[in-house]
Amino acid sequence: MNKDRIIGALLLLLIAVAMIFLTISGAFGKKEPMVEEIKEEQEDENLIVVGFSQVGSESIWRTTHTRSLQEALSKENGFFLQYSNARQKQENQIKAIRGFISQRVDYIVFSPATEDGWETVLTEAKDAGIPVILVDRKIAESESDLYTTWVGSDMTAEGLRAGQWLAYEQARRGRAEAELNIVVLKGTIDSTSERGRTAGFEQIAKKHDNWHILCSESGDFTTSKGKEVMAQLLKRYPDIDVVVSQNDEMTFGAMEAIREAGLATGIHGRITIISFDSVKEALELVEEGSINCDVECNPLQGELVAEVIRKLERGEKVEKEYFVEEKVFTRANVKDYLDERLY
Ligand code: GYE
Repeated sequence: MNKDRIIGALLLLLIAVAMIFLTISGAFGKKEPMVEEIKEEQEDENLIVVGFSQVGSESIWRTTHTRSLQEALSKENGFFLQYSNARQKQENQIKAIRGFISQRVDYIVFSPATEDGWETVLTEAKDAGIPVILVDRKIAESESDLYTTWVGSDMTAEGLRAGQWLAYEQARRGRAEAELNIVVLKGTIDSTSERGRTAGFEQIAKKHDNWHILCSESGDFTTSKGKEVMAQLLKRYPDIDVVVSQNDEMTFGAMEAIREAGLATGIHGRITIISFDSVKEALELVEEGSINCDVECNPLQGELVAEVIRKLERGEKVEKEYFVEEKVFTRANVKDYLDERLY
């Protein structure tokens, strides 16, 4: 072995040792706090302990919603937040809530995947004396005594706004009487956002005999499913005029399928697109003209949740519902809002 080779081998050995060291120290650095540490923090600082069960991370709307709650319910603001992501599964949410009950958290905050099936676990929370605050989605009306309050959007109003915009737009184009073939991409079936948006839009559609809802199918609030469902619908119905897509992610997928079928949307083609959520990426497409209308759903609910908890802490009475504010975006107004949109 010559001298160069030995030096090379030594160098390689040195790099390998350094990498092992960095990996080990990195892994220790990232370690989750242990139960004991958590307890100490709570006791020391008198923080309000909140267990938050989020439905998943299926959309930009959802990840923004999570961040909004994490920021508002921070240690600096006097909270200790236990966050759990249910990855779209109700059984995971039930497990998380049971965990929060056994830890005796001060409050349970959660966004229910669908509206039904919460009676047992929420009765357990009630019996343990832990107030439950719903965010974004709701549970069945008949079980409203199982939660203290709800913070979110009026989903039926959002559906109504979508229908009202379409009626207005048809009239503006002088096409109020024209036959209109509509398909609806629904979100997660039986979630409050799906039920409300569907009901609101149908209320307006019913008033127009010339509007035909050809098909309503779920794309589960995801881009991949939205694309898959849209591709099938395009094969089944060659003459679609309007796509009502219940969130921006499904809209992105649907638009891909439409493009791949050689068709154009918005002001560039025959298919009118109505979307929901209004994340920045979608608003850019509104400005560019390929989405006609985006009905806003406001995910910034953290501050309101923190405020409600503070009220409860002071023993004040709270409302049963708190609504966030929302708009409708079209090419006519979107420019004024694009810069300030952070998500
Ligand atoms: O529109 C969608 C999501 O429930 C309002 O859930 C929420 C919906 C939102 O993931 O993007």
